[in-house]
Amino acid sequence: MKKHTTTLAVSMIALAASVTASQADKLTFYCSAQEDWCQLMARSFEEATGIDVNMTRKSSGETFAQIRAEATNPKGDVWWGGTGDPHLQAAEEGLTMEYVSPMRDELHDWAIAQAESAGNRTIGIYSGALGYGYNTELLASNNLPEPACWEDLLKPEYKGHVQMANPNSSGTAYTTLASMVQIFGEDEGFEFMKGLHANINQYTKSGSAPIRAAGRGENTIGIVFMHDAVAQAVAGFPIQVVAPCEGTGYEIGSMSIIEGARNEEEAKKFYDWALSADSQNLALQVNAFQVPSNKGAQTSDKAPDMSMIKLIDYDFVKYGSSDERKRLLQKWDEDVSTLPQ
Ligand code: S7P
Repeated sequence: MKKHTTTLAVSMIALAASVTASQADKLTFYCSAQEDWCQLMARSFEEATGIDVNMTRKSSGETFAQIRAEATNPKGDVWWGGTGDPHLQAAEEGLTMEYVSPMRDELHDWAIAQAESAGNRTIGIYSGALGYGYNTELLASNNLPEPACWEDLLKPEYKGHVQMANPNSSGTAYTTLASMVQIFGEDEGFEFMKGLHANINQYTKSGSAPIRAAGRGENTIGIVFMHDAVAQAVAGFPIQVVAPCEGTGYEIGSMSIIEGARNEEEAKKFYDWALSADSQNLALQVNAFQVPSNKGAQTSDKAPDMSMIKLIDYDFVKYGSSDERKRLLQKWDEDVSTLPQ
């Protein structure tokens, strides 16, 4: 009897240890970059560390909304990728935790500035400029002129030919809205969005969907990050990439650890690993043409050359603040999205 009791106790301890080990060796990873890059990051981190990764890919605004909805019972550990504005909003709302990585010295100043403006609750992992791309064959077959500026997209002949994402779900589209407000001023920026609305054939959920549709010949012009348009051209589709003549906004794609993460140590391991040059170089395997934040990582020679693009001085602090992001989205919902087309 005593022997059985001892055996049972030993088995229970072993079971508890294995449960603890398996609980400790996993990571719930929310990803807002392109799907194939998210998959590659998840599998590569598993291979490098033996930690099991459960990855979910959603657009930036959607992931932000999910993290906020789960705030009292967090399910995610780390949020990697997606535009910086919702990461900054999450930081301000205390949804993400402070962490200063030992890898920080390897990063460009713009990536560190993103962290400093958010009390170290987020950090820059890549950057990329906003623009648009068009399907050259569809443009020609519809006898449409080649657009070169933002204002060109308001021309009546483009009616039904322009696609962008919904700024509530998509970081790309929120960057578009915030960029127009910064380029033209708030009143003119909203007039621009209203004029654009008249030409929009569909607001998609995902930011890069409009240019993927253009690549497939299902849409003519897609407002996206220029690197997403380059990816379609490199894949062999007839896509011309445009850096709009008035100048344009850009993103600092970001990463944050979720406040109350169940697997905080694993989240920190992922965070440090994801800032290394080697893991940032994985982007090259999946035609992700953003500019990496690690100074030692490689930027593809096909990536849009940021130094040749007329970039505005995008105010990340203002447009990533909770009040401003909510205000602009509400104004877009009420004043733009409800207009007839
Ligand atoms: O496709 C890559 C990319 O453009 O997607 C991210 C984007 O925010 C996620 O998609 P949504 O626009 O749907 O939120 C960018 O950070 C990234 O460069």
